[in-house]
Amino acid sequence: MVVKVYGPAYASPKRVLVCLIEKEVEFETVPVDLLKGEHKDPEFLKLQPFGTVPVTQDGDYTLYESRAILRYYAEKYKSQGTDLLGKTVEERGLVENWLEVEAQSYNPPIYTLTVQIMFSSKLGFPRDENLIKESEEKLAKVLDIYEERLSKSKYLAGDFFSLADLSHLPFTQYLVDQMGKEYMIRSRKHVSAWWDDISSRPSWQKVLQLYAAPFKN
Ligand SMILES: N[C@@H](CCC(=O)N[C@@H](CS)C(=O)NCC(=O)O)C(=O)O
Repeated sequence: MVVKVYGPAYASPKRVLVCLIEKEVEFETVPVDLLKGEHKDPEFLKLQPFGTVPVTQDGDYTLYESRAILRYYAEKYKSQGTDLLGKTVEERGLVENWLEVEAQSYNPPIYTLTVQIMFSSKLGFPRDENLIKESEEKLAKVLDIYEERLSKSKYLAGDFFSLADLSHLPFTQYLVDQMGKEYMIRSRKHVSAWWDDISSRPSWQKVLQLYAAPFKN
């Protein structure tokens, strides 16, 4: 059964795409145009009642919430492709630890920056410069903690690439490219080396090549 992934142009679905490529799972994509409001169409809301992408469908099995989808496919296909969960319970604990850091501490400020800097004009509201400044400061503090962590291990959960690293790829790519804030990464030696490593993975390069961002800023 080929897995269907809804919304491939956007960042959160790209988490799922890169995971499926790493796991060597076959998939197809279904476009959803957020700028046209297709995520609020009644048919789409039957799949994802909160009206966000991604959604996956595997036969008649439907999931949403990108990190839940990552965990599901990484577990279901544990023995094929890249192991993204760690080999021991302790490694798995650290993967979960840093996946939660991404969700709870890294994503909120970087998501606000994305909406404010990249999407505000497209969605028809003015940029809030105070919110941008505040979000950048919050993100900088999180990156300082990452710098310390990555001075001790090559990747966030240890010396192995995992879901915890992978989950950072789409929004950090926006930060570096479309948002023009690469300095936030480059001013931190270990974060910078980590970013070069994870963003040059063939799986991520393939996602970037196949599924362009919804527009160029
Ligand atoms: N917690 C959700 C958030 C997904 C999310 O924020 N998706 C964005 C695109 S990257 C979206 O659909 N935004 C439309 C909206 O919030 O109305 C997940 O991780 O799947």
